[in-house]
Amino acid sequence: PQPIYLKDYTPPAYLVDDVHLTFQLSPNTTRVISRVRFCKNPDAASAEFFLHGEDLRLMWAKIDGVSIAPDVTEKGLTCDVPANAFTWEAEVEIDPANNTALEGLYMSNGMYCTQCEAEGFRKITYFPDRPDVMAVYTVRIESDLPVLLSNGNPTVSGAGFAEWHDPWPKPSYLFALVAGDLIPTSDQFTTASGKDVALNIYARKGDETKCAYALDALKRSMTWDENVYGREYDLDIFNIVAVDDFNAGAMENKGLNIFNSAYVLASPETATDANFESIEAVIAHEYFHNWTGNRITCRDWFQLCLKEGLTVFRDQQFTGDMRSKAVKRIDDAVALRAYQFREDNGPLAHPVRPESFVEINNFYTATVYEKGAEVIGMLKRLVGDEKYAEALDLYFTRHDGDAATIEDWLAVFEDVTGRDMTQFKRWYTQAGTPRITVTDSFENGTYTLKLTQETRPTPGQPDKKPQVIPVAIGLLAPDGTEVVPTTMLELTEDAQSFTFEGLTEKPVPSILRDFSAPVIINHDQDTKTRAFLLAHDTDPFNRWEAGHALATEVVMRMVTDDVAPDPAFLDGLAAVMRDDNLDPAFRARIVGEMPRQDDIAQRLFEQGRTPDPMAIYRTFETLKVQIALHLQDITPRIYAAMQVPGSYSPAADAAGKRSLGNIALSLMSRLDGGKQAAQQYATADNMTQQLAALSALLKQGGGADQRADFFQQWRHEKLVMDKWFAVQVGTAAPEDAAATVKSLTKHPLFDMRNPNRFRAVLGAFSGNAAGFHMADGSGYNLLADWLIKLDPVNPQTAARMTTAFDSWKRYDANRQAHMVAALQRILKNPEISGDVAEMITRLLD
Ligand code: HT7
Ligand code: ZN
Repeated sequence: PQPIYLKDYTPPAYLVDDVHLTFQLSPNTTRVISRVRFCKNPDAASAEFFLHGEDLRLMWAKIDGVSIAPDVTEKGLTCDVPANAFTWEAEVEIDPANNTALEGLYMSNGMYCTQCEAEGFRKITYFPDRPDVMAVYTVRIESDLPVLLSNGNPTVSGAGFAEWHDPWPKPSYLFALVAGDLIPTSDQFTTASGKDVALNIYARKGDETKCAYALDALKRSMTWDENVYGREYDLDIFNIVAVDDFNAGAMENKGLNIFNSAYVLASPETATDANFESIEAVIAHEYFHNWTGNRITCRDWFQLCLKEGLTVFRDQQFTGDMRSKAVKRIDDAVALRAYQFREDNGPLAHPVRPESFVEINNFYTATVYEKGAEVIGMLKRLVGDEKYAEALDLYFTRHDGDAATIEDWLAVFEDVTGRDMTQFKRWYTQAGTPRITVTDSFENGTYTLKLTQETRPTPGQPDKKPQVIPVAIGLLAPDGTEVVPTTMLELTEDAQSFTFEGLTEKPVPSILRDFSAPVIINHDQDTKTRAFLLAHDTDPFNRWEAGHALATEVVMRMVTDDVAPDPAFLDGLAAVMRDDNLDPAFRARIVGEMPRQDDIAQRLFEQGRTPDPMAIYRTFETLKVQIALHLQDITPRIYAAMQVPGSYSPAADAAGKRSLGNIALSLMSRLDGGKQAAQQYATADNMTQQLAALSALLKQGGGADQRADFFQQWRHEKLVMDKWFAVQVGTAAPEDAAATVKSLTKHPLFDMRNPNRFRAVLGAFSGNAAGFHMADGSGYNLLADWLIKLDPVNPQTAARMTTAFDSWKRYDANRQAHMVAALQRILKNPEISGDVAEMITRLLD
């Protein structure tokens, strides 16, 4: 397939006024009858009538009531149409039960559900399946199943049918239908203007006991969006459905959000603190899309970041408000560096707004989502909170009901602030992570900070231009007092100097406070300065950052010079661990958040060395034992102090204590042979404690009884079984990882058609860096074998998991050859999907 280009965008030839759909549901032979009012788009040059359609059996078609025989291809159909307005009618047959790709209408555990973003609606009926064609939908569902749902408000229903009407014009990707034997958990919300909204979360029987937390998160999201962005909900009903088989996290279909059950269902016994937090975030994210995505949608898929970047930014703000802002910022920066920086550094690098694609599903990436969110955060920093709020108000009024572009978005900021956004727009068009080098000097009471920026070439973009980078800084006196509070510097040139006058001694700079831009800072600071910042920085992010930089430096020296960990680092950790004035969650991030093995590999590569994944793994193992020994007098006290009495609460403070307690447990397990972990496993009354204990035991090579016990206890709970599969692969010693995967994929509960289960095993495998990168290539071959098997079943999930190979260029010739051979083997598969083919081609480029 040929790529499509942003520059080739043309408006749709025909627009749609309204759509009537009737679904006669049947597992293998569902009939979809459509009636669509089209009119010629006066803004379009072309008059060609083309409807997308894939894997459909056309039974008949009519225009204005007259039967026609369209020209049908694998991708859609064309036919002659009247000059202006006309009615298109058609009936197609589809096979939801055999739809394992989970795109379009498919079946999951006996229920029907849909996933239409990005281009799944064309697998349901013939239609102009593009986001700039927005229409009002009326839907009739005929089925004997008790719950029949679609978008909008319910109208009439009776024995074997239900009808829905969505008054808000929407693109086809937001269409949804669900039919099944489902149980609702219900509540009600009254909007600020007094409108009553019925809230329901639907789940399979037995799972209805696990919906309360998601429902509460939904109500909090609705209140937050009213308070912070002035956005109210706009239908009489808001439904959420939990589905076990789902390619992504969730989907924001208008009034009918469909969720991967992993992001809805939670009870203290079955879900970890991390699960509760991500449920809260994903519920909020999908709800916030109602305004940023649904009321204002994207003109075309190149503008995906318009809705995703902004909605991620909003959900990050929400989590910061619900929990700890500092901890959330650390978590977001960690995730950005792990996934987005890695993407920017490799063959898959692309701008936040890509310029071309073959398969849009391959662009639901960390760059579009997470870097897209960082770009919004930078805009807010640059224009200030007040102007940001004004700009957002203008965006909502000016573009409500539109399919908009990044140009529209930036124009709002230009109009509100009078600021020229031309240079800022490079954040959307230029791929790659800017690197800022910091040097400084001090003379006659004046401190000068010199910043230079550079972005390395990325595929298709050899030359980079300077970007507008908000660099938040603060200055500390050598005694730890802050002499210049947080100040925003705007770096716009390749190199710029900033001066600070009236200082008595050379200060210690704290650079990029609160991670004010998604950039890499090169700043030669010695161990002493980092330890100083870890102890004194007033900016919590940079305090954590100093600890993280110290840890990275220590690991790097251990790998390259084979030295013992620096005692200054170990003392710093002890001081943080002991500091009861610090939030436990924050302490947990500093003590437990080691640099990733992958990050160390990248750093070595950038220094011109060849990373050895096994050596890196062993270094971490040594370091963790050293930390455990150094902290052995403190950890039992911390462990005891972090036990939360009373019944389980998923709230941030209790979760923070458990997080620090479990870090203490994993350190203690390195020295006590798993005694404390076994004890915790035996007494745990919640999944956070139970899983942490099992993980600590398995990591020490023990835990066989607990592993079996865990299986017996939870074998009927799919989401808990995913944890059981994943923890075994994640904790396996590198030389055992492939064997563990092989044995687990033979387990009766392994089902590759379920994306959660597949990811639990094969996703965890690529996360076991040393196991995946075994020098004999066995890890690469194992993953390649499974991706070849998965591709014909579920190309989207297979394509996403090819990213495990994206760092192949950093390794030795032997590993590179094994990885390239594995990728070529996937590419040569005659049954390869377009999704996977595009990914492998880009990876090998
Ligand atoms: N907007 C949704 C994207 C999504 C998706 C994309 C491709 C394939 C399957 C998918 N399921 C959901 C999710 C979101 O960002 O909110
Ligand atoms: Zn989203």
